[in-house]
Amino acid sequence: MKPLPFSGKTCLALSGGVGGAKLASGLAAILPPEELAIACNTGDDFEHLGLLICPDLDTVMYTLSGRSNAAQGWGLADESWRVIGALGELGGDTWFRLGDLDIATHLYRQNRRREGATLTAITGELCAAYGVRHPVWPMSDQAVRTKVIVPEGPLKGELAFQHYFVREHCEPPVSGFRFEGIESAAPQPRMMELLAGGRLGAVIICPSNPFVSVDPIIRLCGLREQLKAAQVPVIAVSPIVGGRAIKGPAAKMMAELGMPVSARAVAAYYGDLLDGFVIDHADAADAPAIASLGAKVRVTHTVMSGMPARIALARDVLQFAAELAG
Ligand code: FO1
Repeated sequence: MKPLPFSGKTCLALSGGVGGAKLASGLAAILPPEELAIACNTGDDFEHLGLLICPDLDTVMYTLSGRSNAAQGWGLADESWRVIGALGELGGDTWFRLGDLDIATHLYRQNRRREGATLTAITGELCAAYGVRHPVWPMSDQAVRTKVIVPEGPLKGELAFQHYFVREHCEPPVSGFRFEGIESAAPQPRMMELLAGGRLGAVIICPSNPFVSVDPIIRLCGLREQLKAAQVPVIAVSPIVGGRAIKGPAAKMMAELGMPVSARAVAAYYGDLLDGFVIDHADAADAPAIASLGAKVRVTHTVMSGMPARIALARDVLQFAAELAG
C-alpha cells in the first residue's frame, strides 16, 4: 500500500448528510486528528421542541464515534424511543424522530447554548465526550437555515429544510433554495485560518447533496473565493452514481431544477471550483466529457458499502489529490 500523502498537512473535508459522514469516517480512519478537519453544513439545523437540532454535525460525530445507527445513517445505534412515544401520548410533535439517547445530545447542546457557548465549542465538547478526536466544525457559529422553495401546490412558498426532508418526505417539487442568514454568517474561523495558512493539504467535498449540503458551506461569505485562492487541490466526489443518488433527494432535486441527473451535471454545477472530480465506475463513459469541463477525473468505486469501502475511497481521493498537487 502506497504511503499516505500530505503528512504534516491538514486536509479539509466539507460534509453534509449521510454520504458526507461516510467519507469523513473513511478519511478519519486513515488520517490522524492533526491531518484532517471536517466542516459540516448547518443549514439543516432547526429549533424543534425547544432544542437546537444539528443533524449534519451529529451524523458526522456519531459516525466517527462508531455509535451511529448504520442502517439509518443518522441517529444512534441501540436507540430507544420512549420519550418521543410518551410525547406522542401527550399530543406533542413526533414527526421528527428523536431517540432517547439522541435527546441527551440535544439537551446538552441546548443547555450550553443557554450558557452562551458557541456551536463550535459545544461541538468540541460533545465530540470529546463521544470519543471523536478529529476536529468537527460547524460551517459557521451563526445560524444559516436552508429554505426549500416550493413553486406550486398546497405547500407553495418556502419550507424549512426538515419540514421538506422529513415531515413532507421530500415530496414537494422544488424550484430553488434560500439560505437564510448566510449574508451575515461568518465562515468557521478555524476553517478560514486553515484555508489561509500553509498547513492545508487538500480540500475534499464529500459526496453530499450539492444544493442543500455543500452550497450552504461554499456560499458562505468569501469561502468560494478562498477555496479557489488556496494553492491546493479541491476535489469533489460525485453524489450521483449511474444517474441516481445513493441516498437522499439530490437526484430528484436535479430533475426538478431542470438539470440532467448525472455525475457530469454535478461537475458542471461545481464549475471552476474543482481541480478534481471523482466518479464511480458506473459513470466511466462520462469521464472524457467531464474532463472537458476542466477538472481532472478519477474513476473508482465510490459506493461506500461498509468501512473497508469508505477507507478505500478515502485513500483514492487522497492519492488523487497528491497527484494533482504534484
Ligand atoms: N431523518 C428522517 O428521515 N426522519 C427522522 O425522523 C429524522 C430524525 C433525525 C433526528 C436527529 C438527527 O440528527 C437526524 C434526523 N434525521 C431524520 C436525519 C436528518 O433529517 C438528515 O440526516 C439531514 O438533515 C439530511 O442531511
